[in-house]
Amino acid sequence: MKSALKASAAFGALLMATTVAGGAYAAESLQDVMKRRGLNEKDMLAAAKTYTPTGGRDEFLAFSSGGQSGQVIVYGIPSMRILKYIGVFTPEPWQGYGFDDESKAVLAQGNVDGKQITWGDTHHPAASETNGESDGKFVFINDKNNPRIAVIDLHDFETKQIVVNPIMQSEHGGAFVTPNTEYVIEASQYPAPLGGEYVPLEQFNDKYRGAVTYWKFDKSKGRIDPSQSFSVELPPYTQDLSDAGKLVSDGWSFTNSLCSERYVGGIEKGRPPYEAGCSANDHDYLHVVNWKKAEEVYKAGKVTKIKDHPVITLKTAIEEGLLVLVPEPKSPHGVDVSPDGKYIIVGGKLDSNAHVYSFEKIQAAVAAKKFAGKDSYGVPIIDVKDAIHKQVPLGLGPLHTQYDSKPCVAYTSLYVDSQVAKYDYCEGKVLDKISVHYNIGHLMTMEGDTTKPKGKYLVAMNKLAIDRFNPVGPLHPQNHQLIDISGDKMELLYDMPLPLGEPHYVMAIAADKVKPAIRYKFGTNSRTDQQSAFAVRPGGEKVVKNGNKVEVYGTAIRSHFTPEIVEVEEGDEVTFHITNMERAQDEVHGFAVSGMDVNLSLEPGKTASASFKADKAGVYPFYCTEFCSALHLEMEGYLMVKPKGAQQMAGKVEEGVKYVKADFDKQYKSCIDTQAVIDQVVAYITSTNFKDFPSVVALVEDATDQLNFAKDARAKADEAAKKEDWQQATLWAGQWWQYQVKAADIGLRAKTYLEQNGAKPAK
Ligand code: K7E
Ligand code: CUA
Repeated sequence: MKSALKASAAFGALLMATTVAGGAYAAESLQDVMKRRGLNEKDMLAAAKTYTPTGGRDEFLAFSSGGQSGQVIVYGIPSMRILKYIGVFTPEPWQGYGFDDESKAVLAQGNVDGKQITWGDTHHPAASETNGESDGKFVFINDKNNPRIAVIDLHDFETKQIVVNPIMQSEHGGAFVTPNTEYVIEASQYPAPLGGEYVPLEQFNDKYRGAVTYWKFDKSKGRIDPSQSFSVELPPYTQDLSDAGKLVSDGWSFTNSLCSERYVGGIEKGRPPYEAGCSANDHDYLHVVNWKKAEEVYKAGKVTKIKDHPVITLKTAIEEGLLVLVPEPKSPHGVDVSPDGKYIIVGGKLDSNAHVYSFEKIQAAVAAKKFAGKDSYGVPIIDVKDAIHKQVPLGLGPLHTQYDSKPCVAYTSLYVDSQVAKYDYCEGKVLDKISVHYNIGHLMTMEGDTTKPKGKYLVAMNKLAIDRFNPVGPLHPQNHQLIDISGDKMELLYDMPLPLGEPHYVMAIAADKVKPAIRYKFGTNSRTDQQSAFAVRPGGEKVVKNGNKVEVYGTAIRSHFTPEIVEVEEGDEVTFHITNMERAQDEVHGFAVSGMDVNLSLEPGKTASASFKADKAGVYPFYCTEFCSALHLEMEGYLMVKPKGAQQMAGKVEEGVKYVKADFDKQYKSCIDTQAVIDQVVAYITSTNFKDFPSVVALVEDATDQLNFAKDARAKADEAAKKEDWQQATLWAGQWWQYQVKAADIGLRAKTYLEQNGAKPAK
């Protein structure tokens, strides 16, 4: 057993290495490096503001829409390091999302009229709020193309639920939350008959409609409750974005629109295209909805059911006075309520002003029923004079607005000018402008859409990157630019290429509010957050055959699956349910079977299932897809798919190596030697105040598990040795040693941590 000796020596070296500290400084000076790389002092300052040394954490977590990738991208600010892609509307194999049974069930909730949809066009992530502030618990995101909303739980950063809007054919004004996450708002985009039936375009004005849906969110369950959700019917004005009122305007929501001309294109018939017909008028309409009143009307049952979904009709909405319109600049985009809830800022893509509306004025007009007229559906229109606070001339193509921690300071993106404008929206004064690269869509400040923006940083989400990065073919990455907004002048700090989809909105939460778990409770189905019915503990593994259904209840732990050899028959429907027994941080196992299109991501404590049909006889290796330990490559097994009617495997397995007593003795001795090393490490750890370090306590728990497994394996080795079965005895002694190595590895990690973090002698 040469390998055992080799490893034993490596072990000693590892132990020694932990006591060698420090290293040489680079020979180059800072000046040398600046010269060599052509950096000036401003660059160095920007670098110092974003550079995050190893082990350092970010102050904010950004959640970016993944655009057409149907995912959410998580990155840190100010380092702009990407931390995770969360599979939402699209399968994501690394996380097993769409490849295990549990997540397939989540994706299936997003089927539209029974049709599986494997992508989404995500635009607007929203963070759950308590009293108007981000609470770091949930993220919601919309799918513009197939009107859907998804719920991500920040306990584990997994998608838990997808709801399909029952009455819309497309949407854009989602996801926006009310200040206590009572509702997640979703507004339609392209008008269509509500409920999805066919109606010729000739009847557009009469039969096509927009709508805004208020999805009830149940905070304690962490799920949207469709049975408590309702919609308000709107005119066919191509509703766009939304925002919820806050503080003084709590209880109201705002949805802008474009193409209130209700133009129906037809370029193929020689008619001018949509873009001409939809930008003819000088203004469109901001929809102002009293959602608290709408909620009362819904609860009073004054609704019409469309596809079983309660809808407050336009007629009822007008009668109840819960909907009014306010003219807004030509082809507007973006509607953002100020942190104090007093102002609503709308950008007009074809108007160079930001329109700052006063909620107080709007409310006064509503109370006095002071209307300039009605639209052709009878919805009252407030005169723009009676609603506007200021028009601020910003530049070309104003789109989205975010707020600073400083009072009255806002930032609006200028798409055409490729700039960010900073201005005082109370006084209507431009304060600063900065160029970005290029053609900015959304922008985002830290918690800038809540009642308590944190200031500090702004991210410009640029649609075009053009020449900013190394070319990677005609499809360029997006360019997210980090801007320092702590001073009077905005300063560009960093360009981050985003190589996934076309992100639209991004929102950021203070990192200390987000407290994800490091492991699941034993046997958790992470998609339901419930104990999985398929979880088993070590020793309880089994294979259950029922007709042509074969269910494998297995476990995974460094570095083996139980069971390892699974025999089924051609045509069987096979499911592997695997529970990861690990408790240690970051000890994830994967599970993939050759040719079966399944991959599991088994985080510590998780149970996940892979189902497939074994439709062709053959030998199918399965293995762990995460490099989980030194013997990761040995974390393997075989699915034997026998031809129909084939005999059971006959006789004993012929092994490649035959072991004799000398092999056993050698292996046994190396186990005893290793135990001495482990005892030293344990003695060191227990001599310190290790209990004051939670991450060390977790490591110690894990090492203790491994040592218990080691004890079991040793007992098996001893038993086989008693029977002089040197084959079994040597192999079990080898397994004993494997567990020891894992325990020692963890122990050394704990020891290093204690040494580097100032552990003191135990009292
Ligand atoms: Cu402006 Cu969908 Cu918010 Cu894109 S939207 S930019
Ligand atoms: Cu488990 Cu690799």
